[in-house]
Amino acid sequence: MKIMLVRPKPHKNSLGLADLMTCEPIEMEYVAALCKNLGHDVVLEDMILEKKPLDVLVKGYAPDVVMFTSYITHVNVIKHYSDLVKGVDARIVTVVGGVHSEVLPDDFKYKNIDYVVGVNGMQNTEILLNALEKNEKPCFKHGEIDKAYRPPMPDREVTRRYRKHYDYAYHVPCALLKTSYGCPYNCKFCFCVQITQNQYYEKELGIVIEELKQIEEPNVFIVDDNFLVNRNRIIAFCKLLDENKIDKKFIIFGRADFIVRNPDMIELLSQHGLDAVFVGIESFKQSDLNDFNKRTDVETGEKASDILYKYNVDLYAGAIVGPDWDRTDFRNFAKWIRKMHIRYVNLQPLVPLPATPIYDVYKDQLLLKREEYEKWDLTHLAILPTKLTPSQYYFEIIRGYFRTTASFSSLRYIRKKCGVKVEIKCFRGAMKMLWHYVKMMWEYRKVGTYEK
Ligand code: B12
Ligand code: SF4
Repeated sequence: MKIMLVRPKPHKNSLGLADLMTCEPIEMEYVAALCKNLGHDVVLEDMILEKKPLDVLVKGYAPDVVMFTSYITHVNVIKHYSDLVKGVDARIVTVVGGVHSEVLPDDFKYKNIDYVVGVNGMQNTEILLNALEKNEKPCFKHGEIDKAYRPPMPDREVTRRYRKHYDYAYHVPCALLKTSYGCPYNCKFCFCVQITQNQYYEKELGIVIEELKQIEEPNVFIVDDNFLVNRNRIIAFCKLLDENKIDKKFIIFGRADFIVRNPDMIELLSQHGLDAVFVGIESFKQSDLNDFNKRTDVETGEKASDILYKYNVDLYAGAIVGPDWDRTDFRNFAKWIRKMHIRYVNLQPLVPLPATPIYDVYKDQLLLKREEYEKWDLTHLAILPTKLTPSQYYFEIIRGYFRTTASFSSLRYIRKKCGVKVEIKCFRGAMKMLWHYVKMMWEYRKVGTYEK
């Protein structure tokens, strides 16, 4: 069969981050490998980079099956895409997979979507394609995640024509790699652990190294929800990098408490190319960390920043701005970030993503409708702030960025580390983000605070 894989372009009302970073669609490279191994012809259309509309591409390739990958912000985009596909030829089978559909498959119930593969998406795709060939009804493997499943190596050839565009913020060019699934913690706002049904499991390091050997890019963004879990695994990983003479720069996600408990692991990783760690420091208020069930404290975040600074590893901070923050909180937060030498912070309002434990806590005070999927982009306010109006709140977020990530000292640092070209790219991306925030300020100009 002829299969077209589609990575959606973010909706015009979402902040898709594409101006700042366009990561390789590694999820679709896995699906491509699976389909090719089953003997099908595959093309991948990355709609973030494609200039032609999807229906034109579908007419050109005439696929039997079109498959989409999904984040929450893509739900309406994918429904629209499925209309376009069926408009070209109603016999084409449309399929949705990907993280959002794995957790909330019903969001994709729609007249022009034929199948949602859901949990165990890779195995179910195999079941589906075999059934379609035999004209039978597929019998999907839903319920519990099959942790024993070994996915094929991602097929990086399918993205060959786009690869030069793939990067991650300051890391240009950049490839993606996944070495483990989930996280042993269970923060209340975290969607990632819903994807793995609150389980953590690892890929064999031998396979990880084989994958790394196929990567040509000098920078590798390891997209594990939490790479810093297991000391022995980190030691073995570094040993294998040496043995295989792999010399790359790595960006990872990790927790502050692991860094503080294991500074020697940061030293070791920094000797093996660790460039930056994305740490969810979330807040400078202990009460926020407790409410999120973060199971760590503010001081630990500060100590982690010292350790990363000592070993010349950048700390990218993820922060969650609480609905009760006022102007003083925003100012104190920025001071706290600067004190820790943090050059990059992602300021995200608290967004109770559907299916997370905090969704139920806030479901009666939501500012966003559930079906306004494109606005669940972790920048739109989903909950009404209690001390500032939404417009004032957005203004404080913008100001927060200028006090931290977009400050002169941060920009100077980026220029020194990555060069003027990267600085200009990031500056342009930041300006587009600024415009997105200004639009949101305007959109919510008439909305008051929760208490009012
Ligand atoms: C890296 C990353 C990004 C990268 C892009 C990565 C990429 N691959 O394109 C960047 C930084 C650009 C990004 C941006 C955003 N992201 Co993001 N991102 C991630 C992260 C950390 C890893 C994703 C990844 O690449 N995983 C590796 C692949 C191999 O795993 P996978 O996606 O699970 O795919 C497997 C299966 O799901 C399945 N599968 C996937 N797709 C399909 C399709 C078919 C047809 C089939 C059969 C199977 C299948 O097969 C794959 C192989 O096993 C996840 C966290 C997570 N745990 O998923 C968040 C995550 C996916 N992002 C999220 C969000 C919200 C966003 C943004 C909307 C907002 C934001 N500010 O972050 C934007 C939107 C970008 C856009 N283009 O529209 C949320 C999604 C929540 C949801 N309910 O949908 C997550 C879960 C994080 C979170 N905060 O909860 N993101
Ligand atoms: S530590 Fe990070 S990945 Fe793990 S549950 Fe908390 S937010 Fe999610």
